[in-house]
Amino acid sequence: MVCWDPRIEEMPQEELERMQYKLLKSLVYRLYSFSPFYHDRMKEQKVHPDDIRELSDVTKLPFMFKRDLRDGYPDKIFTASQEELVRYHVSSGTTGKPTVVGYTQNDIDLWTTSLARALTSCGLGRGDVIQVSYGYGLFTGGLGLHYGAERIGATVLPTSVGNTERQIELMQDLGSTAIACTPSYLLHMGEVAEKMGISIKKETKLRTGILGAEPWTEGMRNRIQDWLGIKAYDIFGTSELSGPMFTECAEQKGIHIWSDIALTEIIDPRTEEPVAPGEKGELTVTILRKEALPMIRYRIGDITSMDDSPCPCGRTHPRIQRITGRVDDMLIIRGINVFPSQVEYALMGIPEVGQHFQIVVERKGALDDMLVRVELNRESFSDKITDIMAIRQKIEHRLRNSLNVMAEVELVETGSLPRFEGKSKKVIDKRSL
Ligand code: DLL
Repeated sequence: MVCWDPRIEEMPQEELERMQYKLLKSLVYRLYSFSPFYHDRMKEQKVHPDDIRELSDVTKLPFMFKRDLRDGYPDKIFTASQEELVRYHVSSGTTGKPTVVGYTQNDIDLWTTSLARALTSCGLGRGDVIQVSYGYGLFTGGLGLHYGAERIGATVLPTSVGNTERQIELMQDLGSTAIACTPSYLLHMGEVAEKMGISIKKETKLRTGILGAEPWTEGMRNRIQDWLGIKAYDIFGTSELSGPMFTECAEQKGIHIWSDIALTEIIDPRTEEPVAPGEKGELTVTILRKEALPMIRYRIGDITSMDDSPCPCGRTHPRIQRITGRVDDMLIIRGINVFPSQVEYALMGIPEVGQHFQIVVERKGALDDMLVRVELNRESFSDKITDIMAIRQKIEHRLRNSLNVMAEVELVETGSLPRFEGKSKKVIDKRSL
């Protein structure tokens, strides 16, 4: 196993937990003493730093939500002055005010270290050419990956998003061995390359994908890997925690969360109690070392489960399983909970189905109707109406079985659904328009 920092990455769990406790304790003291926002929060919760006597006492601390950042717009809850900041990132979100994240130099270094470990664990290093096709700018994807890739001594090709044909030419000419972008953008790139008569699998050096910023399924991973001839790794992060920070290792069995940086809890969003390892719940993270915008028990809203079994790679840091959706992504269709990732999971198991789909939900009378628009593979398209009807029925049947709700399926022409350069939008919920 090649590690960026074996001393930390292979540290026995008990030692890691001791380190987490020390970091938590000093974070809580610092915030209680110097930050009016955290001080008031802890007082409201009737908790004092002296009450944090062991790691599990983290549960005594108050939660934080995205609305705390919105209410504190732009920098009311920062714990560093503007002079100490070296960067801002801003996330627009779909509702309400944007959220602003400020970084001190140490915050940037911590973020970069986290990614250096992560990219090394995906097998990247000196000699690799990493094409960063996440957006550069206010979004954290581009600059985050850029700094991480430079730190491990790789060569960065900072293409950002868009201008896809040129990206593919550069990929060939400069020999990109890895690409970092959303899974949706990589799918789009693969299609554009084919239209240009280029096979990414056979005519480029691309071997690794660092894909994330949106939910994607195991079925989608398999398709991307087979089609493009790469190993595709899941990368996770949110702007509030810094940006992209954590990836899978070569085992591709969950995302390692560096314990010396983040303390992870998975809770039941309704009872707010911790769930057992392996059980799904809401990801809640305390960042143990951030200076400008510390986050304590931040309710990210993503649904996942914890895997604390030893990873064959030898890293001792726990893993979270693939994010299956967000607490607020859940569609309730005729009283049944449906996550877009369940639809993707069902569709990816059907060989005739292509890579792209869209879910449209609307209310007809008193009832919710779900329509799933599906692109077929080019080879599966047939002039015979009976063949098409049979495929449609097969898809409807599969969706009904796995979602427990009826969905109407509309087969649409290959290439007709929208393609995305950043995060994709797979759901149109007309009930909320
Ligand atoms: O998306 C940071 C990022 C950039 C992550 C590049 C990975 C790669 P935000 O725009 O703040 O930050 O969005 C964070 O995106 O709470 C999840 O809902 C979703 N998300 C991010 N990565 C994944 C993933 C960036 N691997 C929100 N799987 C998070 C599923 C993901 N969802």
